[in-house]
Amino acid sequence: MPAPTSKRIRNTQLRRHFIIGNESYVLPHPLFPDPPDGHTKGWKVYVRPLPNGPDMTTWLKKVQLKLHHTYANASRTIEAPGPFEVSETGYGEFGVEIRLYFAPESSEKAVYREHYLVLAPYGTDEQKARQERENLVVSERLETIEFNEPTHDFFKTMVSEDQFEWLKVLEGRGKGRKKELVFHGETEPTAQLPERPIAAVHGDSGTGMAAGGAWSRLYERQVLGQLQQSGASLDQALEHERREMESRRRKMEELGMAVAAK
Ligand code: SLL
Repeated sequence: MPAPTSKRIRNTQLRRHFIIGNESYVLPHPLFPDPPDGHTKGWKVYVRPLPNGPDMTTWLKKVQLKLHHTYANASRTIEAPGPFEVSETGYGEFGVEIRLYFAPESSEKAVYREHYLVLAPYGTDEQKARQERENLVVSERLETIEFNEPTHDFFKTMVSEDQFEWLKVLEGRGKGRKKELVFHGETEPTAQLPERPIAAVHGDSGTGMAAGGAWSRLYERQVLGQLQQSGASLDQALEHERREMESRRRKMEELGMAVAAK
């Protein structure tokens, strides 16, 4: 029998955003020494976390990237902690088949994505000119993964604060002080609800809890306050009904006695 903690949590959904994409360079390029004859481009295809987001390896444990069959060892597997990327050289574009494997406690099957490599400059004339000037073409998209009714064990890891430790650096503060993890950005990321509603783009830590900016501790307190008020007036109404019932019961009793006495 499965452990009770691996039961799924009803009506709950977890969501994570991440990036799938590629970068490409015209050869020769110092990042790709000694390419095979006929190879004109050096490129890298990747699955990456959002810059300020929670640690991807909480949910993503393995990525399999399947390249065009013209490549030796077309199937490349990368285990966590990654980086989940493959660097190669070649001459043509093709669709990379990507399979994402999840943390075992999630009990989720692997999912499939595809990324069509973009090796040539694209966009407006201005954008193309810049890509040529910098010898860098980047093609990325924002991906979303949703976990429906997650298991308790998986949920626990997905709302834990350690997921943001990868954004911190180990520092000793002051003389002889113990080293601790310190965040150097503007707003320290967290899996918790924000104090006040915040803009969706910055607010979505990827847990889905802060997403959209509508939910905050403030709003939570307001909703709780309303619920408490409703609860109190419901109690009052119940008490009133209880008294009414009691007085009706007494009246019936009196009537009964009156009838019996006749
Ligand atoms: C094209 N339909 O012709 C595509 C095929 C093939 C990609 C792209 C070389 C691999 C190797 C390579 O770039 N293959 O020689 O190892 O555009």
